[in-house]
Amino acid sequence: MKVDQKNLDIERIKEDFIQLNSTLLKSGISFSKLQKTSLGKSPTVYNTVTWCTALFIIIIGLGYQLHLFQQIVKYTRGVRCIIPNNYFLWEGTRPISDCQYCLDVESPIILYNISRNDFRSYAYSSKPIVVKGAFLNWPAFKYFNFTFFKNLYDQTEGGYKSVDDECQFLHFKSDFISLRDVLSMNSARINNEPGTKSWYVGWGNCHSEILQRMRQYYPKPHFLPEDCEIPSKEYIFMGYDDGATMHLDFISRLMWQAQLKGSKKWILKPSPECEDICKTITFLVEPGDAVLVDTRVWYHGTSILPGEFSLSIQSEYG
Ligand SMILES: O=C(O)CCC(=O)C(=O)O
Ligand SMILES: [Fe+2]
Repeated sequence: MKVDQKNLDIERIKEDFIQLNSTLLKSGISFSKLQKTSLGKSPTVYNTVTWCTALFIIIIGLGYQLHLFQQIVKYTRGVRCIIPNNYFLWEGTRPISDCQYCLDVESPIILYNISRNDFRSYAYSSKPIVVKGAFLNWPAFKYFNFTFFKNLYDQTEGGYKSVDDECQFLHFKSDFISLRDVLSMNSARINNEPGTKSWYVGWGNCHSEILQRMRQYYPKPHFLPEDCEIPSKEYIFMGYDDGATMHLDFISRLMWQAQLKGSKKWILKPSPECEDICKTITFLVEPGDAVLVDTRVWYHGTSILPGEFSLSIQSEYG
């Protein structure tokens, strides 16, 4: 019934239009003039404009869909995601916590000289832990620095590309867009000299050759359970001052981090549903320390003590 009514209206408009045309033709207007007036432009121009508009809409539409698709792939691949820009997405999709992880936590658990056996009861806890001086004897403690990573990436085919394509680059507040940018900055900026822009970045290593060469400088942390799994991807964080912006990690396991250079301040904030019963805590980790935080439930941000260069490596375990 509705369709019939619609058809009727269209027929009526057509008839009115034909009527108007013949009245105008009768009054002496030429056909080509009439055509131009009714279309606003000549038919060829009109068709070209229509096609260009259609093409433009198709291209924009495809581009947008491709972007959406890339975002979906990124999230569903389970890539470690730092969330400052996607706070609402993460807040809307993460499970609500029962706040056990932060209840009565006022500072991290501090451990000294802990053996694997003694660490067993802490190994899968969501309470923050610092193991003091755990990595002081790692060769990485001595040899890892900016130049080590620059040489490693410059010399490994596909190293930079692997970070761009799969491993993840985190620029935080700095103006770099890729690891290649970071590792090719001038020496004044590398050293954070006055007059240069301060920087702090992080990136994942999932290139097998790079990972293998890095791992020649450190073993699996001695206190972690023998049977715990460490994925084939490790992160490096380095730079000065502001550190990592407050975020949650979209990962499936716990994490350990080795602070190899500089002293880093961590700020841990409970998730919103626990804010009334748990506290925000801050603590300092020093060179050689291990830090273990459940970064899936604790909002976390870092800053580096003024004038110090911080370098840490980090991995998931579980
Ligand atoms: O070390 C940092 O500055 C940030 C580390 C981080 O976000 C993490 O371990 O998840
Ligand atoms: Fe994180």
